[in-house]
Amino acid sequence: MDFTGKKALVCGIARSGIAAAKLLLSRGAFVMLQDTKTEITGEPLPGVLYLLGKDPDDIITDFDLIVISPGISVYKPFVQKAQSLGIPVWGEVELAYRCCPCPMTAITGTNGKTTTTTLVYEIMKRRNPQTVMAGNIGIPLTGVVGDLNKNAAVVAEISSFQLETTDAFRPAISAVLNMTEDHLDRHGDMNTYIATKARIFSNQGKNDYTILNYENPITRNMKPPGKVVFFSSMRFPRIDTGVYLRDASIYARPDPRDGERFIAQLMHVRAHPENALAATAICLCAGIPVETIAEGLKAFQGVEHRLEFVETLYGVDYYNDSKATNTDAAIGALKAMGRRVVLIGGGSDKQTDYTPWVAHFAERVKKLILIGQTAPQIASACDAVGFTEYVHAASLDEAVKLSAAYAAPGDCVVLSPACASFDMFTNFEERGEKFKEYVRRLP
Ligand code: UMA
Repeated sequence: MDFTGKKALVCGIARSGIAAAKLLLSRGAFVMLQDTKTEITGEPLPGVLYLLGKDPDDIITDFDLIVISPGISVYKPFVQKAQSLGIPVWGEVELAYRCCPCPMTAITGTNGKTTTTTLVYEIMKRRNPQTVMAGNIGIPLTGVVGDLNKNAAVVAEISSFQLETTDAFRPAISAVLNMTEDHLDRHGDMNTYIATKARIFSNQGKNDYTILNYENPITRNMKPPGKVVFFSSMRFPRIDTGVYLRDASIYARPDPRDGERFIAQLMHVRAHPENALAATAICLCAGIPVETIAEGLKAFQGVEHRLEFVETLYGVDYYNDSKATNTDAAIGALKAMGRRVVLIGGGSDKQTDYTPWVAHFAERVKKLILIGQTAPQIASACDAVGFTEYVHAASLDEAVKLSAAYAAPGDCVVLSPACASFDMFTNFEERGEKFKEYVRRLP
C-alpha cells in the first residue's frame, strides 16, 4: 500500500511505533511520532516530527491516518475523538496487514500463543524458507512485512490489544487457542474481551480457516464465517474430525472424508499438548505434509520465558516462567512442575481475581514469595483460603535470594508471577532476563 503525501500520526515510541513509522516513511508518508514520555531513548528517526510529553488531542485533525501502538487503549479521549471524526485509527497490525504481500496466519488466545506461534513458524519454515514470525511475540509486524514478496508466509502472534484496532485485517488462517479471564483492566468485561478476540476471524471468507479449541467452552461456541477445525486435548477424544489425542499420541482427520493420520507421540514433543495440537491443525490447514509436521514437532526445543529451565543449584531446579502474566498460565506452570515449588509471584495489577490460582497452593506450593504491586491482593486471597506459607520481598533480586533459602534439594523454584511486569520492569522479557541473572549470581 502506498501512502505518498499522506500525513500519519504514529502514537507510542517503542517497538511497534518505531517500526510503523519506518514502514510509513518508506511508503511515502509524512510522519509524526508521539509519546506521553518526555524523552526518547535512541536516535530520532530522520525526517520525522516528534511530539513528546502529552497526548495528541489538539492536533489529530491535522492527520489523514493515526496508527496506535498496542499499549495505547482505544478508550483514550484522543482515539475516541479521532474515530468520531472519521479519521482512520489503525493498530500497527492493521497497517502491516495492508502492506503485506503474502498470506498471513494469525494466532491468538489467552495462553499458549507464543509457543504455538513459534512451533507453527518452525514447522512452516521447513516447507517454505521465506516464512517469518512476528507480532505480539516482540517483533512488530510492520518491521517485517516491508521486505517480503508474495511467496513468503507470515506467522503472527496477535494479542487482544492489537485486535482492538484492526479494520480490514483478514488472515487466511486464524486460531483462538483458549479464552480465560485476562486483561479486564483494559477490556472492561469478559464479553468485550471475547468480542475483541473474535475480530481475528470476523473478516474471513468461507474458504479461510479458523482453528478453535473444542475443550474451552468459549472458543467451542465461537462462530467464525470460515471453515472451522477443532482440536481437543481430552484423553478420550470427543471429536472425530479435527486434531486430537489418543493413546498419548496426536492424530488428525481435518475433513470427515479423510482417513485418520497419526502425527506424533506426545512424549517426543517438548510443548504443551494443546499447543502441539493447535500447531498441527494450523499447519495441516496451510497444506504442510504430515511428515513435515511430525519432524517439526519433534525438533522443537521450547520458548524463552515460558517454563524455561535456568539452572540446577544444590539440587534445586530454577525455572523462568516470566511470560505467565495471568492466573491461568501460572496454574498451568504449577501443574506442569509435578512437584512442590517455591513460587515467586506478583507484579502489576490487571484487576484479576487471584482465587483460582491461590486454590492450587495448598497442594503444590511450598513457599510463596510475593513481589510487586499486587502482593497485598494475592496475600489477601491466600488468607481467604487459609494458605499461610507466604512472605514478601522488596525486589526480584531479594525474592531469588529468599527462594534459594527456602528450597531444599529436589525442590524447584519458579518465577511464574500471574501478573504483568510493568510495575517493576519494562516488560516480561526484562523480568525474565533479570530473574536468570539473579539466579546465576546466587552463591
Ligand atoms: N504510550 C503512550 N500513551 C499511552 C500508553 C503508552 O504514549 O497511553 C507509550 C509508552 O510511553 C511507550 C509506548 O507507548 O513509549 C509503548 O508502546 P507499547 O506498550 O505498545 O509497547 P511496544 O514496545 O510497542 O510493544 C508492543 C506490545 N506491547 C503491548 O501490547 C503492551 C508487545 O507485546 C509486542 O510484542 C510489541 O508491540 C510488538 O508487536 C508485549 C505485551 O506485553 C509482549 N503484550 C501483552 C501480552 O502479551 O499480555 C498484550
